[in-house]
Amino acid sequence: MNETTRPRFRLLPSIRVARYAGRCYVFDAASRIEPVLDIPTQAISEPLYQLLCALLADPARVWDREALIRGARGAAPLVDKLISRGYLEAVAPDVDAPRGDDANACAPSSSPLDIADERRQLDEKVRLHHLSTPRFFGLPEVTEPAQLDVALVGVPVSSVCTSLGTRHGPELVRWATRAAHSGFDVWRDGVYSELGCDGGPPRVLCKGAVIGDLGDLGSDAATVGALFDEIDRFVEAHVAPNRLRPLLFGGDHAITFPVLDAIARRQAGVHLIQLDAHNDLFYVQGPAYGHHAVTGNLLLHSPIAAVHQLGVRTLSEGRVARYEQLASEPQLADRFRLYSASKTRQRIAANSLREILPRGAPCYLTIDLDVVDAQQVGALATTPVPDGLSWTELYEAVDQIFDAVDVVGCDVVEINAWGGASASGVVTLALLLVDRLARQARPS
Ligand SMILES: [Mn+2]
Repeated sequence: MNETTRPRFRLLPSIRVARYAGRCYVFDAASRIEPVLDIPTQAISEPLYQLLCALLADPARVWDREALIRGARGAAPLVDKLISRGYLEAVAPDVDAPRGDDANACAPSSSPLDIADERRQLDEKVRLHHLSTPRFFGLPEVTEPAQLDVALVGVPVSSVCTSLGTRHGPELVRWATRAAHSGFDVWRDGVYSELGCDGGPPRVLCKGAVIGDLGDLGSDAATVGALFDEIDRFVEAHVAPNRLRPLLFGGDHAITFPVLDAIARRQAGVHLIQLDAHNDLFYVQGPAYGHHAVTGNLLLHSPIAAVHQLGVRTLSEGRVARYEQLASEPQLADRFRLYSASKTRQRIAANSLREILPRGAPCYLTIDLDVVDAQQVGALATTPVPDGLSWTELYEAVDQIFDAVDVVGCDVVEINAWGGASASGVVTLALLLVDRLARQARPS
């Protein structure tokens, strides 16, 4: 075979590699721009990682197969693997010019459009790509739970018709976090943020925090009982033995019951800190599995220590019977403490949330997105309510809570994926929660 006909290859420009939590991975750095033409994030062997590192040292270079095999110290199967997966793409014999990262952009061309050639190129490129499931921050499909600081989990379940959009909440957060940040970059470099800056330099969040996407819970559950069982098995298998601090994305608020109940049955004295526009305590008379009854159910049926509600603002409600019932039981009335949105805001501003929280106690934190003011959260929350916290007050509250108590797990619920609202606030919230949970798991 002569020089001009010998097949030659170059690395797809979006290929990147990373070491993460003891393993090597290949992933697609262009997934933000072209999420459909996607290289799934996957674990690779050390030799393949080394070969890709060598190729990435000169990413635009065009290679023939023999030179690649020499570069791989004779390991032809590795080279052929990269070719067969399309990570090394064949180039035309007359191509030599390096190609930048923006090679896929529509460069103006003086030659007439050759539709047949475009179709052939598309066919060649697209058939070698993959359609992958989005994961939080583009994380790998599998990470060893024992190595994780924080486990990210979706619970795409809604309990009532009004919250149906929350069934796609985890998916929305997966796309939004993946579009905003790569988990590998976050782990290696962190994310700088001016959250809470008070004359000092910005903070670097999440640097060195090993996070993993452990998938969804309850997506196939046909009954509430099956959902409870699945969540209980998850807590038994992952959270309890590894002392994992899970960060769950709902789903509507009803999911907090099985999660916290499973944790509280294994760990004594866990408090609930609830950031919410609604108290979810008194709205329902009698037992019900619904997002408006979650706190009442926990108080009555789960061995939690107490409930601390921040940001509540039921302005006038005629159904007082349930409230009077719960308040008339001294052992129950002692266990719920409500702080209105205005008192919560005052304490956030005065940096005094800690004074009303159980200092140092194990706490589960649940954040209903409607704690954020309706104007700011928009249709991203299932039931937006005016006069709530701003996003930045919410972040400030999260910091003060983590400063005061030991957060053993956390959820963000009522993420309405059907509202069409920006999820950027949730991305920031997720980074802040990951950072704080990881630092509690591994104090420096
Ligand atoms: Mn709620």
